[in-house]
Amino acid sequence: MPSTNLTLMWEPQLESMERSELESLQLQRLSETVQRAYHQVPHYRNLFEENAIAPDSIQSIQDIRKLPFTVKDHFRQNYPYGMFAVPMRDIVRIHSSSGTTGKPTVVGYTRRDLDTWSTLIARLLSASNVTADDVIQIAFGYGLFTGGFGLHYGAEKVGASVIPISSGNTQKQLMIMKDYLTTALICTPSYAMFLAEAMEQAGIRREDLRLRTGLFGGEPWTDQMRRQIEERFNIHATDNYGLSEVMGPGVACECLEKKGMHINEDHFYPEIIDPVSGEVLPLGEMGELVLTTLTREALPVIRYRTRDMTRLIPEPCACGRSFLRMEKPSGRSDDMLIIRGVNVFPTQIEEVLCSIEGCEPHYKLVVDRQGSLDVLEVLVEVNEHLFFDEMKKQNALVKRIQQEIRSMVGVSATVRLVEKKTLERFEGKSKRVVDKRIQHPAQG
Ligand code: DLL
Repeated sequence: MPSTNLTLMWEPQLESMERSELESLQLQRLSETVQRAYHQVPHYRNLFEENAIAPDSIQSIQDIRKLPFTVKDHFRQNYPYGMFAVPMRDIVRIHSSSGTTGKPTVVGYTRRDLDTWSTLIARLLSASNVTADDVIQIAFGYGLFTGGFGLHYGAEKVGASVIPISSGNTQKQLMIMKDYLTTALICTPSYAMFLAEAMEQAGIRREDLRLRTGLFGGEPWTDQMRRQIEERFNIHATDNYGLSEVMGPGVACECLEKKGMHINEDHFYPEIIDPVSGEVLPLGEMGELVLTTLTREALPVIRYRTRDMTRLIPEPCACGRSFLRMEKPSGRSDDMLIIRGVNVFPTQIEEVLCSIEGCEPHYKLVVDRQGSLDVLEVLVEVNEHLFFDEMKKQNALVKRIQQEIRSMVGVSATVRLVEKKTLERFEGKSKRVVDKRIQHPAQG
């Protein structure tokens, strides 16, 4: 039996509620959401009518499968405010996500949405045992990105002392971390790695800091990367997940078991689908995560295709939360590289590199096409002594990395060792893939 640790829950009665109770709450909230979307958002009304769906056709939670998906393009087609379900005078905050192509996605929040959001962040912080006794350094960007402001108000809600430093300015981050006695760091995992490296370079020892925990999210990262960050700072590191279209951070978070992220199922209904056929997959199978908001006022979103590949974990968690967990997403289906027919996620390569002594977790993947053949080049930083070491050792390392990538990921790659600190560092989300095939399409 799991030993419920109620002290680490912000809303214990909700976070550990019986599944049957949860399901009836979800059904009630889903029906309300569908009604609101149909009556307030022309996009949904048209979509339902095209598919001959009446808004009162949701009689059981399974009926959600009758509803059409929402995709990012729908936000673009209704840019900027067409997906909102309330008049602008009820919107009190606007965020947006940049994306790499096309118009940004614009998202809005009512006062009640902001209150819900900060409560969900309070749950996330409590799950990592962050309390009013903590000094939290928020190194996510404050601005249109949901990371900074999203985490901020939840951190105030738990009563912690919040340092809204935002992202960037690494030297200042370190000075503040040390002088202001930061105990909890919040940023992307890649920025945490960068900070750890800068700390070592500045001669700051982990014993010089009060840091005891880190809450990282906003991009995919591996357990290997987690261990590196934990070791370098001597902290506990947990993962948290979210996306602007349905809220921002606060959709799902790890507890201290660190075995998957609990989805706040009383506010978001998760499904896993086959990304090609759109069919809902049985619980526990890997596929694309689809989320439906259950309580959003300003922006109800029905069956949003996140493009994130993950699976739901059916087993109960030892922490006592009854909410299902999702595995760390291996990546986005649109970030997945298909190299000579093999599906490759950058995180798989990261896993290999992080497990090899001498490699730094800084890498870049360059995919190109030679004739009709895809080629993958992996650039990886190695620690100094290895770089200046004899050729023989370098060659052996290259060979080992190639072998491991071939056996773990299933593709052959050329590997280039580069000197420490030569690859780009990231203050927000990392960009580790260059796909040159777009400029060099297949011949013949
Ligand atoms: O990244 C919201 C967020 C901010 C989450 C801070 C956590 C912390 P977007 O900019 O809209 O929103 O990007 C959402 O980022 O669909 C995933 O592909 C990816 N992502 C977010 N968190 C994780 C994570 C924010 N923990 C997109 N693991 C999502 C893997 C993540 N991918």
